[in-house]
Order: sequence, then C-alpha cells, then structure tokens
Amino acid sequence: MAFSLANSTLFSKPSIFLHRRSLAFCLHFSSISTALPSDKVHSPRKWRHPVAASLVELGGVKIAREEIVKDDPTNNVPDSIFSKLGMQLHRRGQHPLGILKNAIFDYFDTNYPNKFNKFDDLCPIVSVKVNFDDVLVPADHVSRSYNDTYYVDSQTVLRCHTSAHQAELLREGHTHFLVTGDVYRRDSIDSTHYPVFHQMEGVRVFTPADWEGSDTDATSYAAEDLKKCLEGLARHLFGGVEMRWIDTYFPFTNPSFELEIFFQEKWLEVLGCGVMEQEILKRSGRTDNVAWAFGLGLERLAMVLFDIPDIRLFWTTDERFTSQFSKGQLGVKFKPFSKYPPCYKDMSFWISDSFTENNLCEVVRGIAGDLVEEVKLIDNFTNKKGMTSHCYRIAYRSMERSLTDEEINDLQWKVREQVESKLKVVLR
Ligand code: FA5
Ligand code: MG
Repeated sequence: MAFSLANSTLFSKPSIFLHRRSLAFCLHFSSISTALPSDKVHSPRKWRHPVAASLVELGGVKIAREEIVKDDPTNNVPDSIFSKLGMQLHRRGQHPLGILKNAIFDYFDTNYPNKFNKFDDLCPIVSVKVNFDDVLVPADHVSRSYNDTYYVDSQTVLRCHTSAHQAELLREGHTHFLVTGDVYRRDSIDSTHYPVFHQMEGVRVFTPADWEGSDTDATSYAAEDLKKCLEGLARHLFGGVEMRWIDTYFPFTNPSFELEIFFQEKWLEVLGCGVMEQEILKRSGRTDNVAWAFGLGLERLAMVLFDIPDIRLFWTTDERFTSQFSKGQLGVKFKPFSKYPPCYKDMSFWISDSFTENNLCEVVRGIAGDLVEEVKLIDNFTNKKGMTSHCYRIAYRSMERSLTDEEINDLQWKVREQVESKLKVVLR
C-alpha cells in the first residue's frame, strides 16, 4: 500500500530500535554537489541487477556503501536504493525532472522576483528528528515505520519528503524558499509509484502587515494565497488542464489540501500543501507569523507535462528516451518507442501476521529491478481456520526490449523462493 503522509496511525511497529550513534557526516547542509554519472550499461543483466558503486558523493562528502547498507536490524536500505543516492536527476538540465524544476523556478522568479531562495543539493540522509519530529509527525504515525521508511540506523533515515528541511531553514531565518531533492519510500509498485522520487517543497512566511490590510484572518489569507500561487503554477506549466482541490490531513499543516490533475483517464494526486502548523513557526521563533507550505511530486507533474506513461522511465539511460528532451523545452510530448509485451505471473500464499505488501514489493524489486511494472493484489480471502490467502499478480515488462520466457521464469522462481524465505509466508 502506498502510504501518504496524510495517514495517521502506525500499523506495523518496527521490532527493534537499538540506539546507535547516528551518522553525523551528512546532517548539515551541503553546498557543493557532484551528480554521479549514471551507468550507461544496457545489457539485461546490468539492467536487472544494477551493480552498486561502493562510494557515493553527496554534497562533496564521500559516503561508503557500508555506511548506508548494513546487515543490521536497524537498517533496511537495499543496494538498489543505495545505487540511486547521488544521482540527482533534478539537477540535470536535459532530464524531464530538471526541465520541470527550471520551469517552476521561472514561475517563481517571474512572479516573486528575488524572493525565493532555492536549495537543490541538501543531503537526503537526515535525522529522524528533522524528518518527523520537527514537522510534528506523531510518534505512532505510519510513515515512521520500517515498513514505510528507509532507515540507515534507528536515528537516521533517507528523507521521505522534502518537508524534512522546513524547520531547519526557518530556524536559519529563511522566509521564502524552494527545496528540491530526491526522496525515498518503501511503497507499492505501479506506473505512478517508485521507491525513489523527487519533491519540491515551497514555503512562504507572512507577517501581520501582509494580512492586516485584508478583511480575512491570517489563516484564510495564507490559504487563499497558497491556492492562488499553485493554480498559477499549474497554468504556467500546463496552460489548460483539468484539476481539483481535495481537503486532506497532514500533521504539519492545517488546513491541508491536495491537488489532483486528470491524467490517463484518472485523477492523479500531484501535490500536498496547507497552512503551516503554528507550532512549527513558534519553535523557529516566528510566533506572530503565518506561513504556507507545499510539497510537489515532480515525477507526477512531469508525467502529465511530457506524457510519460511510466515512472520507471525517468531512470532509464536508453537514448530513445533521453534524446527526446532538451534543456528549457517544456511543451515536448514523449513519443513511446515500441511497447514491449508484458508477462503476468500470479502467486498465491497464506500470509503471516507480519506480512506487508511493501515488504513483498521490496523483494520483487530486489530481484527484478525495473523489469517489474506492477504488483497487484487480485484475490484475498480468509478460510474457516482463520488463515488468510493473498494472490498477487506481478507484471513483468521491460521498457527497452522483449523479455524471454526463460528470463521471466527465472525471475519468478527467485521471487517465489525469496518470498517464502524472507516473508515467512506459505506458498499455495
Ligand atoms: C508529502 O510528502 C508532504 N510532505 C507534502 C506537503 C508539504 C504537504 C508541505 C503539506 C505541506 P505526500 O505523501 O502526499 O505528502 O506526497 C506528496 C507528493 O509526492 C504526492 O502528491 C505525489 O505527487 C508524490 N508521491 C508520493 N509518493 C510517491 C511515489 N511513491 N512515487 C512518486 N511520487 C510520489
Ligand atoms: Mg498524498
């Protein structure tokens, strides 16, 4: 199940919380950043099992694989995730995410000249405190669980949202800022969810002078300004597009909203936002102020903007994809290269109490990498003895080539083996 920071309770608690020294190397802001070259390997083997580098450079700091991927119960970061650290797709001017980021910057630069400070290389390895506590995420919130978040150790996570930087930047005195970065979540597998994606956070602080002239209260003033700003951004990016506001809940904003855009015959959630909880402002020494904040899902917006049908495509180095985009070109529509056939494999098993869909997806991704297109629950029943059976359908499909039966059977056998041994389920 995809978690959203809108959810409010913890369904599965992590079993062990050892207290260990947390990583200090990256918990400050970085200023230099080097995007690692993505591997240009096209052979099926490499595509399926990306070989993780042993070192990544984040903000000028070199971090060894052993610091991030550990055989330790307080760590749940797999190699496939480590290999994405430092890629910084949002900093590549020719990449759809970089093009989109720059278009959003243009909007803010035009409408609020010299107002918004921009940060796009803050380190994604952050403390539990800044990722959750500082933005008032309750102790029992589902997003804190090991099922939903990648923990480096019990006090350190791969940020699950760019909101992790809100409080720190406010404390440093920033009142208008945009933070772009890669974020990490254990999540379900389908065309709009990926365990690494990119967000842009926006925050604007108002002082009493801003709203006192209007005939509304501070909160309504900020909420109205927020919606106006984001609707303007949507018009800037899309021209005309069908969209709607949904009321929702976030621990860090009140009121809170989500914006949805109609895409591929469905409503697609592209951002969360709201009026910042007063407590966050108070703790940063801004008792008399109000603020709005938003968090955009860059892949989701880019999918609509460029007509990109599958979120995995953002990570491909296939030139048939990358050559279709160029710096500053917003209006381009992606032309799919030939679509290769999917192959479906069903798998039924009796679940155990500790079974979760995110754990299943992690196992499947670990084996099939980006060859897995979707993992979907298609049947679910409980028998008279109280045993629950799940049937999942796994869709395998490469975006770059046809897969052979042998290759898929091989993957599926490995999945079955690991699902049984790692997830403690009984295959039927
Ligand atoms: C948040 O992450 C909040 N921090 C957003 C926010 C910021 C709200 C500031 C209020 C104030 P949420 O979990 O809904 O909210 O994610 C925000 C956006 O990220 C979603 O709307 C969606 O566009 C994108 N997103 C979420 N999960 C995924 C995923 N697995 N893959 C791709 N995009 C995703
Ligand atoms: Mg959401």
